[in-house]
Amino acid sequence: MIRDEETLQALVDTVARFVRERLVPLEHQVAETDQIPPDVVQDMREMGLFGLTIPEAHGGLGLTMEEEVRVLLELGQTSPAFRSVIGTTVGIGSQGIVFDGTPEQQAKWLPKLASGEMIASFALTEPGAGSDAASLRTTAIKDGDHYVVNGSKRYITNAPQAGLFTLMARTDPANKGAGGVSAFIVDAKSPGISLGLVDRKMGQRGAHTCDVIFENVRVPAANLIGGKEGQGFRMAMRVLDKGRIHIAAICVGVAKRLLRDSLAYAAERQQFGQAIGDFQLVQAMLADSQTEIYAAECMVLDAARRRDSGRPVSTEAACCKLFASEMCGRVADRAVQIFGGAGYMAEYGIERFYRDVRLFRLYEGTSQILQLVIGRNLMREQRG
Ligand code: COS
Repeated sequence: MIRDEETLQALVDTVARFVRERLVPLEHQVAETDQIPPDVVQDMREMGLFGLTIPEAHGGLGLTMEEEVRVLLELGQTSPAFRSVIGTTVGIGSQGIVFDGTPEQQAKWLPKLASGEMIASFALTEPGAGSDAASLRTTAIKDGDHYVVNGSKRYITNAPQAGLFTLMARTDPANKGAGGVSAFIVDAKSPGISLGLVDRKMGQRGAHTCDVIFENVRVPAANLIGGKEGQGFRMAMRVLDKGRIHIAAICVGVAKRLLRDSLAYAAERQQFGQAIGDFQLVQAMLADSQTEIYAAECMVLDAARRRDSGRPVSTEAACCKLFASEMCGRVADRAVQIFGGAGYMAEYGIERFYRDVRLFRLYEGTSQILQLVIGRNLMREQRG
């Protein structure tokens, strides 16, 4: 759903210009230094990017899913590390509070997130609980008007910068399944929280992940999201449904960028006395990439509209992320192929994208988990 096309288009154009003029020239530097320059983060704050999905009443732009997707299709057209600066605050780190937070929780935390004063991270994954998220072992045991949290979270994006964690922990140790899990807002400065070393990753340098260790961390009971125990896993799944559409839109954006770079190179690079793009075997690769990008873009926009209309999107979100992330991997692979030897060399940046996009098939649900979600939903519908 688009509320006002003109206002949205102005935002989309601003983001597109920011990507082209400000971010693309910094891609190499960010990969070399593993840091996003602080003035870029400040520009993002001023553009309101941290508040894209936070309701207007709490200082954000309150974009609908379709509007968010339109922005992400532009923001995706550069190194994914730039998206990551705002990604967890706009996405999985904040949306549990937006969906289920009490009015007091929303009023206390959302304005700080919307302004970019505070970064939110989503703490679900653990050393022993990745795809099988419901088996998480971190505990939050009630003690008067607090919960005492113990456990470890793994590969938590933006944890080194986070001001708050949306934490999933087991409040009912006797219930080993999803129903024993609750969600909390945890102030990252709480005593007892420590961070592991920043992980060394295959790609996406500039985006940081690390372990987060909770040792007898006292979290006020007022920070139990929604004020009700046992709702945390279902909330996390709803957050991930939305997050999967978000990631799929980013995949389409990155793939568009890679196709654009491939086309420019194919038009310019001469072999056998002509531009390589005039060879049909190269055109076949370009055509396959264009076809798949178009399909993924249509899927993402459709799923976003479906979500905006209030219909369930668990299946569609999984389909979008499965197809768009796998598509993005194929487009990146073809880009390396079209660039040939240059595609393998660091200075052209194509090999960097090839490594960066590998993560899309893993986080917020591996391709195999998404297949499982789609298959199970289909069978459930079939059986009624
Ligand atoms: N929306 C709302 N509720 C949902 C839901 C969704 N999309 N998906 C599951 N639930 C609910 C179920 O309805 C069930 O509720 P009831 O107990 O009331 O019936 C509960 O959550 C447990 O669901 P389920 O039985 O399907 O859980 P499983 O442990 O079998 O599996 C999967 C769930 C594998 C789908 C889940 O663990 C998953 O998505 N794993 C991947 C996690 C992930 O993406 N990690 C990335 C971390 S963030 S980078």
